[in-house]
Amino acid sequence: MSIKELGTYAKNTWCPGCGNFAILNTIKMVLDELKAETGSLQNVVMISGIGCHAKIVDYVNVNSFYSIHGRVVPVAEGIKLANPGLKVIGFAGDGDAYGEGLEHLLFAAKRNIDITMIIHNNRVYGLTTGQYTPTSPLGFKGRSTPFGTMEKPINPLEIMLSSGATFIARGYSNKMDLLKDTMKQAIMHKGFSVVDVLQVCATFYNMYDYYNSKTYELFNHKPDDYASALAKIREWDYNSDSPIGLGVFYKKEEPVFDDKFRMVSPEKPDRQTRINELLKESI
Ligand SMILES: Cc1ncc(C[n+]2csc(CCOP(=O)(O)OP(=O)(O)O)c2C)c(N)n1
Ligand code: SF4
Repeated sequence: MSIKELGTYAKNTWCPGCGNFAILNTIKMVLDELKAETGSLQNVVMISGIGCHAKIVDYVNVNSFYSIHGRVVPVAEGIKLANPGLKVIGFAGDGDAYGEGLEHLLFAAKRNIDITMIIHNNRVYGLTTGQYTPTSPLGFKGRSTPFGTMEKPINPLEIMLSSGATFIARGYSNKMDLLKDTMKQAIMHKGFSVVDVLQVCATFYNMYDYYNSKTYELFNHKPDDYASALAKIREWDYNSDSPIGLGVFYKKEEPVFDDKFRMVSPEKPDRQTRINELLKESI
């Protein structure tokens, strides 16, 4: 399979200039490398939510599941627990992950379940045409806040760190080489990994110029040190005018939930025997 063969027949409906294109092309490059290294993409599953970002699963020719708004994480967790041999990669918008689905994200991080979440963080609801999200800056003017939001944004990376995520990173849709390296590291990490991708919505919140001038690749940073990670994560709070670090902020090896879950789960009863027993009981 080549990168071309990873495409599908589905017509792409994203706006010209949308950062989702970079994320799509990046995941294809990562999958292409995984195919070359492992020989198959049979064990890869992509899951998405609802929103512009979610169409990504329509455009990549691997096993996929289109879930509902805010529910990418529980679907991904269910798939991983049902078949631990799978590489499970969830794609969610910032409204999806940090609004509707935040609680699921916290618990997945707390459990250290071995899934990857790629968050397309355009800091706006794209599909529903420009409402503010949990990471829109204070004063953001959109469809639902014509006079500007009166709330400060959350820092999702800080929330992920305090919830127990063992791999926390940030990418930017206009820095694809770094994004590819970061996404691949996240996917290869054993444990809960999250990559917040600053994904520019060209139509409702065009931040290319700003991010181009503010983003930099982390250097001399110790991702295995919690205090250093927290300090770096706090450098930009999604509201201030500070430099915006890109790359891996935190990385730690810890036992994963799926292994622990299997250790305490009783042996699966033979399905047919159980069906026969139930039939006998009900006749
Ligand atoms: C529970 C629920 N609430 C609201 C909606 C309506 N809705 C569909 S897409 C969307 C916004 C998606 O925004 P985001 O997750 O940031 O993704 P983007 O479109 O920006 O990629 C909303 C509010 C929905 N489908 N389900
Ligand atoms: S509305 Fe924004 S996020 Fe949605 S496709 Fe257009 S540019 Fe991309």
